[in-house]
Amino acid sequence: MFSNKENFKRSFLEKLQTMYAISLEESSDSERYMVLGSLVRDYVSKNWVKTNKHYLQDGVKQVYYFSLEFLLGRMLESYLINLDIKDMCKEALDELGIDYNNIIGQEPDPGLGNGGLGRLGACFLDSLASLNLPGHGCGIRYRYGLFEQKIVNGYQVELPDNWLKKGNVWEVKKAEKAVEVRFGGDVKIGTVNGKMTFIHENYHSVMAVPYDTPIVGYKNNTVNTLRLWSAEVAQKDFDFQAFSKGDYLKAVEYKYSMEAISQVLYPDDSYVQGRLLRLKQQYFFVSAGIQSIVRRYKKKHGSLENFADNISIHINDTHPVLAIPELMRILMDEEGLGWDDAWQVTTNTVSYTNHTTLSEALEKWPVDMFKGLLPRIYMIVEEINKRFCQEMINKYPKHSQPIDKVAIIHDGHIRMANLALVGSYSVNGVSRIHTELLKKHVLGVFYSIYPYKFNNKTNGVTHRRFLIKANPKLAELISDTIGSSWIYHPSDLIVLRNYANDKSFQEEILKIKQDNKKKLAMLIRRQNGIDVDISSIFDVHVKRLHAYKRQVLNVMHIMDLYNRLKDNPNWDITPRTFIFGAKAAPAYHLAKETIKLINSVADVINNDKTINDKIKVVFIENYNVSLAESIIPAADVSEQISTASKEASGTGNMKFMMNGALTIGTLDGANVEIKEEVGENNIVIFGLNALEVQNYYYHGGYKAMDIYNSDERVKRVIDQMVNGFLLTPQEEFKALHNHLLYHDEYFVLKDFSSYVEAQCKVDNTYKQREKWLETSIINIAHSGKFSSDRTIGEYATGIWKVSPVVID
Ligand code: 26V
Repeated sequence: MFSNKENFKRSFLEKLQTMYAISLEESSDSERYMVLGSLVRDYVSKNWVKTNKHYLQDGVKQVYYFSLEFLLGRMLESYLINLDIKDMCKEALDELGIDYNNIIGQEPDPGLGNGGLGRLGACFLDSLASLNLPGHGCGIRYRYGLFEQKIVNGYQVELPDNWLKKGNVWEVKKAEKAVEVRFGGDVKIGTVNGKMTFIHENYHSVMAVPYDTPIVGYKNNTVNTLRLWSAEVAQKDFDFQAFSKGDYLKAVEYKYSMEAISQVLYPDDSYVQGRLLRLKQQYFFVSAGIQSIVRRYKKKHGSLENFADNISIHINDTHPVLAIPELMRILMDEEGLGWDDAWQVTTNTVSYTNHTTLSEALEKWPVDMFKGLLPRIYMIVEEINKRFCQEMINKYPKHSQPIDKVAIIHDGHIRMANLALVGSYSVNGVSRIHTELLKKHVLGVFYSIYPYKFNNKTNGVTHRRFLIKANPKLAELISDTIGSSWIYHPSDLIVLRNYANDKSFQEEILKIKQDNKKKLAMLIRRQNGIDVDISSIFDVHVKRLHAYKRQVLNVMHIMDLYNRLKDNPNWDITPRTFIFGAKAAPAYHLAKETIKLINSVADVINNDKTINDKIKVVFIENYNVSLAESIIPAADVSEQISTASKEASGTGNMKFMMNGALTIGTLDGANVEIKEEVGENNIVIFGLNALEVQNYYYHGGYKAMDIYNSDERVKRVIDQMVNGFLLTPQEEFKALHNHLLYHDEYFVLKDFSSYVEAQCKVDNTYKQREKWLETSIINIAHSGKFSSDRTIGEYATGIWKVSPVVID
């Protein structure tokens, strides 16, 4: 069907007829999207079957990447690119009189993740498939993804993201592969032939039904699987449990309460609230995933022998850490292994990535809640804890090892990171500085116990989505200039360094950037009704809203710029457009206040004719993967200004550099390594470093008020938040104002002057056009290191020990 245009056109029209019984003229764009989607899915299915067959061969080790979040973004165009049929489809659709971009735009953007952690999972799936590696995703099929954000009168309003409304062409429901997951009840301990048995009774059960999505590798025939689980209670089950006894309402209630498990993604990404439903979600998908892996393994091997040699289970943060006690449970209670053998298998199978050092984001669950929901799992966790603590006492009898720090159960809570460390064979951080901080501080005691478990895997992003798909003109220019080997070997981008000073290449780069800016300007015109000047610097700050990411620092700089422009209307700054995009967790008040602040500042500045449009401020609502793909290629400046030591890695920083933006940032996360790659002249670094920040935390000595009192500009800006300047009620920003003055835990005021200076440097560099373009090209040339292909290559050899399987 995709062999040539004519075949494709014929298949398209036929499918339209079989699916909707209508003619081309009568069909809507949405129907046309569904038709193209199902053609692509049919086309992929052949290689999907073939890939699975190959993977059943002996000696093929499989990796399962467990994650509560996969922030995929739209899939259609990615499939077309990876299958190498995009141009053909585009032309054929054109000949049918169908606008390709309209069709692509019909796809809902599946927002099954919060931010970096979920997007990393999606990039990893793309790299696994593209590197021919047998690696699959395991997660939850949320009925509602991350909320849709509307900005109403400057405030964030959350609406449900009903992404499945029109159905999902990519998924295949595998009803016959459903498994049962059990909650609550009690455990009866007995003995059979001298062996202890654990019988789970009086539990509530829910069926986990898998929906599989194909993950297509780049032009290589590999089709891996993303398996997302949905919680379903079959009619017969709920009839049986209560309805038959006459309590109809209770039966329906039961069905709804169990199905709630896969209804919605939790929208916080940095604050743990210890909600029961979240714990249910975690156990639900982990139990389903492990049961299905074990079942498949037994089907192929007959027994569970050599399990750890053939299976790797990777846990994305601690969210899936119950994989450890769940695998223990299955091995012991269902497969009859003894504790030591089960522990050996488990700890050789599971590996763990830590994604945060923020203490408020380290998961812990109250023992009572945990025990009630997962009685058998709790017994296993208790036993793991008991044995581990005893081992520590035996191993370090003289040193009073701070058991309090490493114990899994402590102070009435179960600490998930501790469980992950004890029960896995590898723990990695996501950038060099992050890993060092884990070793020195956050997990320092564990590092002294298990130094061999610790390793670093600096994050990466898929260049296929964030360069080839998002910026096709740039990708084409690169291939025309240095050949296309970089597509398979992103480190080959380094050859572009030879063109950094090439005038005609620079002009081409500039032209592409201007085109991308023009497109973004049109989007801003459409969505915000604001006209922006494409010759101004597009200065972009897009990511989740969080105090540590310091959107407020950016806003304070904008307010200061405005003040200075008002004082001196002839000030010769390069015009700038400040672009923001960020969702705030619905209960995170300071973050929501920051959104209102950005919009209030925008109102004042954008409506002030006296500054001659020298600065504009735009907040683009509902930032998501699709918007990222439009915004990032149009950026001149990439804002990566977190408080040093707080951002584990960041991945937006990588996407921007890959598209030729100049980073203004702190020495935090992967910025450190970006600086190392491009050199200090091609990135603008400012602010406290991680050590200085740590020192203030340990020894004190910083008072924001001192800066407020000594820096006129700071005082003016801070006062403007509460003195009516922003045309809002004076209490509007009171909490933010107080936070900055009295609890400036993220050193916003401390870093202010250094940031302003850095921004001045950005302005000066932009004025030197050739130097700017050179820097831009150098950033692209060095972005190869930050392809997730490099990262996944390192996971494959360093952690999982899996090798490529070529599908012919
Ligand atoms: C935590 C929680 C806790 C409460 C409920 C919901 C929820 C959801 C997600 C998280 C994870 C927080 C950790 C996280 O997102 N880390 C980010 O991981 C990126 C990929 O490694 C990294 O680039 C970012 O720097 C890091 O903040």
